[in-house]
This record gives sequence, C-alpha cells and structure tokens, in this order.
Amino acid sequence: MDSLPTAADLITRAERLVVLTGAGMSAESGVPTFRDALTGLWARYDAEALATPEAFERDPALVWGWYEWRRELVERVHPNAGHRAVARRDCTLITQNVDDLHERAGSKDVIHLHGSLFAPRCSACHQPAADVPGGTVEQEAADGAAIGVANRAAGGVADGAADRRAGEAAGGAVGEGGPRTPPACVYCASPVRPGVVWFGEQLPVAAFERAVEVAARADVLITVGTSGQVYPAAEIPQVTAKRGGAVIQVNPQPTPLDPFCAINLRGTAAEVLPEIIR
Ligand code: BJW
Ligand code: ZN
Repeated sequence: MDSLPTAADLITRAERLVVLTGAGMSAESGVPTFRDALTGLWARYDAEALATPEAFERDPALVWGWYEWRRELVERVHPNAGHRAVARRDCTLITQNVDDLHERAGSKDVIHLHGSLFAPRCSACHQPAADVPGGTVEQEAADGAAIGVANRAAGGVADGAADRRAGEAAGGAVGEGGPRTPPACVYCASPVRPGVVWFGEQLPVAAFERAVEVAARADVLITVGTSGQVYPAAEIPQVTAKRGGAVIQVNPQPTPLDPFCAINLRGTAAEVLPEIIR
C-alpha cells in the first residue's frame, strides 16, 4: 500500500484527529459485522425481526435473548491491535459499535452513536436498568424465573419455554442463546430493552451533535470498518471532507464513502491502524 506513509504522515501532523469506527473495527476480535456477505449478522438473522422497536414490541424475549447472546459474546473477546493503536493516540473516537472494546483498550473520549449492549433501559419509562435497586442487570436476569412468574401474573411477557418455542416458530431467527424473558422495570414493570439504537429510532441527540461538531473541526478523520450504508452516521466523514479535512479510510472493501476519502487503504483494522498511527 503505497499510500501508507502518506496516511501516517497526515495523522502524525494532525492537530484535531477524529476516528469513526464501525463493525469491521471489532471483526478481528471475533465480533461479527452486520453486512459482510457470509459472516455478517444480517446474513444469518433478520434485521426487521430483531433490530426495530416493532420487533421488540412483537416479541421482547426473542429480541432480548439475541442481544444477551451478543453481549455475552463481546464479554468473552478482547480488543485487537487496531483498538490498541487508536487508544495510544489523542483523538476523539466516534463509534457506531455497541461493544465496549475501545474503552477496554484504553480510549477515553468515546462517542457511542448507536448505544451500548451494556446500558439496558426500561422500554416504557426509559429508566436505566442499572439503577434497579438491589442489583445489577445480570442479577435480575439470573433471577429470571421469579421475574417470569411476576410478568405472567401481570399478563406480561411469556416464560422461557414458551419463548423458546416462539423463537423456533419464528424460523430460528434467534441467537445461539435462544429467547430469554427480559427483566421487568422496577418502576413500572414494563420489559427492560437493550440500550441500542434500532432502525427508525433517533440517535442520542447530544452524541450525534458532538460527533458532527468534532467532524467539522477535524483536520484528519480516519473511518474504519464501516460500510457507510447507515444514516445519519454515514454523513460524518462527508462533513469532514466538505469542511476541507482529509478523510482516510481503512477497509478491505470499497464503500460508498470512497469518493469522499483522500486516501483509501484496503486492509484490515488490526493490520493497518498500527502502521499509520505511530
Ligand atoms: C473490516 C474488517 C476488518 C470487515 N477491518 N474493516 C437516508 C437514506 C436512506 C435511509 C435512511 C436515511 N436516513 C435514515 C435512514 C434510515 C436508517 C438507515 O440508514 N437505513 C439504511 C440501512 C438504508 N437509519 C435509521 O433508522 C437511523 N435512525 C434515524 O435515521 O432516525 C431518524 C429519526 C429522527 C427523529 C425521530 C425518529 C427517527 C438509526 C440507525 C440505527 C442503526 N442500528 C444498527 C443496530 C444497532 C444495534 C445492534 O447492534 O444490533 O447499528 S444497524 C447496524 O448498522 C448497527 C451498525 O452500527 C450500523 C452500521 O454498520 P457498520 O458498522 O457499517 O457495519 P457493516 O457490517 O455494515 O460494515 C462493516 C464494514 O467493515 C464493511 O465495509 C467491511 O468491508 C468492513 N470490514 N472486516 C476493517 N477486519
Ligand atoms: Zn419503567
């Protein structure tokens, strides 16, 4: 890659460096992407059945079980050389990822555009589930049998066995862990939902506004491992380019962001980032 030294030089001299990451950033840690043809989540699971507010309303246990499976998967993996390279450099990091691998690598200034697998909240009153008095979310889930009984008594979500049957009936659209009854909110008894941004939902306003602001002021923005297909996140590199900043893309495949990039590096995050962030 002839342009590696040019990219490294631009990054070394940058005064306001911004890094935008997508699912490809965590792929070499073992976290699946969404849209890669064979290995992406959307090749195996139906986004409409799992990543929309309507899906959660229709079948909370199917959706909660899928996200719990993904949360547990993330807990078992580790940041890769790409996460570590970014953490070594002073920059603002904007991520679409719902994992915590940037934080675990040591990055401090992380903007999560699409929420987090580790911030569940009530689907009705929006209280963070971590505020549940008397325990963490994990303790609540471990106490799922009691919650299931309470929910059934309240005419709420179904029990584990029924959920599993529903998942099977849904055509196996559920993660390896199977459907799981979500915990009930202690304030209003509604099901707790994953703290992520689904299709059709607004991004967290303060996070998105700050992301646009730092992108507009960046002299260099590195976009890593995103297909550039999901809006409004895909606008962020365009903001930097239109304001005269240099956009450097790290991705093994071409993307719709290519025309906005001064340099396109066709390689993986763990290979390329340690070479260009010195
Ligand atoms: C590697 C690699 C390696 C592989 N190294 N690289 C304008 C036009 C058309 C549609 C819209 C529009 N504006 C809004 C929309 C609708 C929609 C949208 O964008 N749809 C498109 C898909 C058409 N957007 C929304 O609904 C958003 N909300 C919104 O606009 O609200 C408006 C509103 C306002 C006011 C009130 C109410 C509403 C919300 C979008 C939320 C996205 N949510 C998800 C799921 C999050 C939870 C979860 O994790 O389950 O976010 S979808 C999924 O896609 C996830 C990701 O963050 C996001 C982006 O994916 P990403 O990161 O780019 O991954 P991939 O898989 O697509 O790409 C991976 C890339 O990595 C590939 O290029 C590989 O080549 C590469 N790669 N290995 C480096 N080792
Ligand atoms: Zn509530």
